[in-house]
Amino acid sequence: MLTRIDHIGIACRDLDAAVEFYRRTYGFTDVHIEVNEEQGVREAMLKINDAGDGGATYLQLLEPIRDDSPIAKFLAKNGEGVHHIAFGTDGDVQEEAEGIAAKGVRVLYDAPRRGSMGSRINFLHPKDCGGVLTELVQAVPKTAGR
Ligand code: MC0
Repeated sequence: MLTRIDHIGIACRDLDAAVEFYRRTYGFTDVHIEVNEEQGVREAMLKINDAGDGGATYLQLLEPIRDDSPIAKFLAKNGEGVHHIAFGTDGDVQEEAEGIAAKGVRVLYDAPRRGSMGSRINFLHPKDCGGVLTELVQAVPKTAGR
């Protein structure tokens, strides 16, 4: 079951400047930064609140590390701004994706890939979701560090 907003993904050109903006403007100071080579991004997860299912809700700031990455392509076309939304599931993300695919929505990966902080992720095609790139996230249980 989808139980929360896991994160909102925001494309930016300068990750450090974006992190500083959210710290200075809103006081979001719980920040985790990592590089995801496969996705072609350096990203920051800014925790907003914990959620009742053991997960949490974040803002995700995404800076491209390659010109051919989805974020670089998005920035070239749209400039900085909201790139995707992500729902958190309390169960297996692949089962969730298959249930959604059965409703006629294209799932982008045959099998889950690695997301922030060791999560398992998949994406739904924006053209099947009202123009919104949508991600599904199975978080690592909190006791394991997320
Ligand atoms: C592209 N489109 C979007 C969009 N990206 N619409 C809404 N939101 C977006 N973010 C639209 C384009 O405007 C275009 O529409 C059409 O989709 C095809 O886009 P394209 O630019 O030609 O690009 P494609 O087809 O090569 O790729 C689009 C696709 C790709 C969504 C399949 O970006 C993708 O595989 N995304 C999933 C992975 C990802 O985004 N990774 C970065 C975040 P028109 O009407 O012009 O034809 S990594 C992440 O988020 C992590 C690590 C995590 O959460 O843990």
